Amino acid sequence: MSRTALRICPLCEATCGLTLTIDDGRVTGARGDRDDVFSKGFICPKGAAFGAVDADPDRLRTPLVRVDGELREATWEEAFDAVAAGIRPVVERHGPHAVGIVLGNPNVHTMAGALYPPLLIAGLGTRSLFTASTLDQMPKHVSSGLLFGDAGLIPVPDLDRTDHLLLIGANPLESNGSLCTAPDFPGRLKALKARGGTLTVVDPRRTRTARLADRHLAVRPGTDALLLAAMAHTLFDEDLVDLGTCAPHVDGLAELAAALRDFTPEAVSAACDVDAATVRALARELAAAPTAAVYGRIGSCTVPHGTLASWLVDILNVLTGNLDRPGGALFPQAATDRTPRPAGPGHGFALGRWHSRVSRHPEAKGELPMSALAEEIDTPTDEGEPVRALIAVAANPVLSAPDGDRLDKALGSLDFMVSVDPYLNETSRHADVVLPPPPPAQSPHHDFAFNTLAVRNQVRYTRPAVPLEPGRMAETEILARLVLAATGGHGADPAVVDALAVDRTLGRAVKDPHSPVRGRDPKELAAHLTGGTGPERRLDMMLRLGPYGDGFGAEPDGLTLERLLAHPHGIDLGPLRPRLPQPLKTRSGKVELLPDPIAADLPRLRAALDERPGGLVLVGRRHLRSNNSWMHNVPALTGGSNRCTLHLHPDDAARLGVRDGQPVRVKAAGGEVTAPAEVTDAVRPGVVSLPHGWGHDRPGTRMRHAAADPGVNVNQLLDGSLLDPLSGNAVLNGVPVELAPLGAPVTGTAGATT
Ligand SMILES: Nc1nc2c(c(=O)[nH]1)N[C@H]1C(S)=C(S)[C@@H](COP(=O)(O)OP(=O)(O)OC[C@H]3O[C@@H](n4cnc5c(=O)[nH]c(N)nc54)[C@H](O)[C@@H]3O)O[C@H]1N2
Ligand SMILES: Nc1nc2c(c(=O)[nH]1)N[C@H]1C(S)=C(S)[C@@H](COP(=O)(O)OP(=O)(O)OC[C@H]3O[C@@H](n4cnc5c(=O)[nH]c(N)nc54)[C@H](O)[C@@H]3O)O[C@H]1N2
Ligand code: SF4
Ligand SMILES: [Mo]
Repeated sequence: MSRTALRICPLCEATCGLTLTIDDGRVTGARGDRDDVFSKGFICPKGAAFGAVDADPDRLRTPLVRVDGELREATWEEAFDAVAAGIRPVVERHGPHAVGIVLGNPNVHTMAGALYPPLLIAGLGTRSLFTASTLDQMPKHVSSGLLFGDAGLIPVPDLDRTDHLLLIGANPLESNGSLCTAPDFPGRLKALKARGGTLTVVDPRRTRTARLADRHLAVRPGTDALLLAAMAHTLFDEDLVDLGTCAPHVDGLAELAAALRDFTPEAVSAACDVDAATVRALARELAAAPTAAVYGRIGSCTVPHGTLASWLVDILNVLTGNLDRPGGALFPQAATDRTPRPAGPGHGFALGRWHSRVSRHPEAKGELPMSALAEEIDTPTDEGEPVRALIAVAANPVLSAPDGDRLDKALGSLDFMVSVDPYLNETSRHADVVLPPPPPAQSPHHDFAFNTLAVRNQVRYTRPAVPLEPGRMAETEILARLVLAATGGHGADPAVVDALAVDRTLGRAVKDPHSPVRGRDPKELAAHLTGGTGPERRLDMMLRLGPYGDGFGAEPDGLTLERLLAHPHGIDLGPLRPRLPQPLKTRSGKVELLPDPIAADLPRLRAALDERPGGLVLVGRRHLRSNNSWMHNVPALTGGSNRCTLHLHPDDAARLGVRDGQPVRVKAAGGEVTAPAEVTDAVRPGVVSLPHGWGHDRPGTRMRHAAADPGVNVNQLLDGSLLDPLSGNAVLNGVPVELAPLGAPVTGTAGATT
């Protein structure tokens, strides 16, 4: 029998509503849900392949436990027994920091990943926390923490109303957007142009997004912070600063102007390879637009000055009066945000409260750099314990993080490792226990993370589209049991984990003078919660305590889970609205324009004014039909232009004697890989590009389709030593490389002949 079911797509940050066709419990089709309040029917090729992603025959069906060196199918009970037996002795003998936690990207795409890892981290008390954030957006968290006092408070470009969008190092036509949740990002860009707005794209590659732009600037990789600093300089220099409604809420304007004095358009021009007149024009256009938004993504974060570039993105929004105004960059207000408190000074944001053991990297947001994971395992020091046991949830750092070969060896040396992962892949093959979550059609979905980054306030929830297959365990239950097994509660009812979370949250809420439930009895409140499962009751609690909530009766028309379930296509909560100063949590209660750690990092940027990299540099790229390291196993999404090739400019190809299709050796500090050349003028001269997430040729994995066309691991070129010092974010773009056609000597010096 055929039926349909709704499912929010978890495959990228756009969070489109899908209508799935289900035949005999299997997803046989997916189309965009035209009634979805946010995505209105949009779907991309990945969403359309939801059924194939869901039904991939290589997905693990049962837990695996290592016996006599080999991973064997096991029962859930055996698997959790093995987890408890593997982790507890390490904690007891070596302390909690000897247990590392690695959280990968898909955690922000599951309810389980939002609700349980915080309990795991707190329950274990480990400081050895590594996540995909330090391969991605940590610079943005740090700049938001410093500017606004809250690392989670990230302004989002008001795509649907802005008159001018300046995109830095982002390619939403392939990625569908990031730190800016917008179903049909491409359509929204076209609508911007159709209403007379302008789009400027800064990217060393002429991407599909760049081809839509009114102006495309092929900047030299890694130099955006200089470019943006010179734009800010120009705004001061030409008296174009107009803070607008932000004026009463900012602090440090004069100090900021002084700090940027050296960054003139002329001074940055050679390093950025952008002429001074263009820098000035960019600044003037931004100031002259009725409304404008500056937005930076991967290309602005995964570079040596990632935090400074991220900070400057918002500095430009502030200086042009565009922060917190419609058409500019605003702070979303999600339905599960905490009850807003009145404006006033907060605790501020601290960096470096502790340091990594080996290279003494400062923590940021409670995390250590993913680039340091291998050394934290394989390098003993006089002080502190190496990581001896690892809990990896939805993470594939062997392919995603620098120097996969070293990490591969390090993982193999651990006393114990558990992976929560649907696949036996480059990372999970090292685990002693693999706990496979069910395919996405069998999981409920709510976007805790992405609703705080969405271009429109809205709330949606979808229950599992098909029931759990026999033998499957919900990922929420897997993680609840993992929390128990790792923290000494092995064998207890996993429902106690949710009950504990509810007790804690309600216990705090009733003591909060600004909460709608202040003074009430937490037990009485808990008894009001609805929902069929622990995670649903937690969602109900968060909705009811949140900014649109019913406050457990205080606002009878407010949101509850029941009300949300009555709106299967979601509830629209309106366009983004100005919120300042309420969400600020800096010590001053203002937007602190020149925080000390930023000021202290500016000399490093000043030194970059004189850098003139002569050789080739590497940047990444994404493909619409791919997603990081785990979607190369779906035949419907592979092939065609979705290949692991080395893009290089015809001039560089000619100079190096490389022909299209020829294998090329690429060499850098961390190692060497060989990939076929794809000669294209879509990259600027001096820049080559390889996508990440490839290299599926390691033994002991079970991803048969991916292994047939494995590609190479670009991150093998990195040795993990290049970081943005403030955030600990890996430098993945603008990395110096040398290359040569196979069989020829390797060289990377521009202008050299071979
Ligand atoms: N050179 C280079 N490297 C990069 C990047 C780059 O641009 N260039 N990008 C970086 C970025 S932005 C990121 S976010 C990281 C991503 O890095 P990772 O998070 O390590 O990688 P992913 O491939 O997203 O997926 C991680 C794992 O999640 C598993 N998984 C998929 N779905 C689920 C699920 O529902 N539940 C569970 N438990 N597991 C699931 C997959 O099988 C996979 O093993 O890579 C980074 N690495
Ligand atoms: N199809 C698909 N969608 C995805 C993903 C995927 O793997 N595939 N991954 C998801 C994830 S985890 C994330 S974080 C997002 C990322 O979302 P985006 O940031 O939009 O994705 P990218 O395609 O990596 O775009 C980064 C761009 O920066 C450019 N760039 C590189 N170096 C520099 C530089 O120094 N300066 C400037 N100005 N530009 C530079 C690159 O050429 C590239 O075009 O995408 C998400 N969506
Ligand atoms: S754009 Fe993203 S969320 Fe929408 S269908 Fe495609 S993969 Fe799914
Ligand atoms: Mo990411």
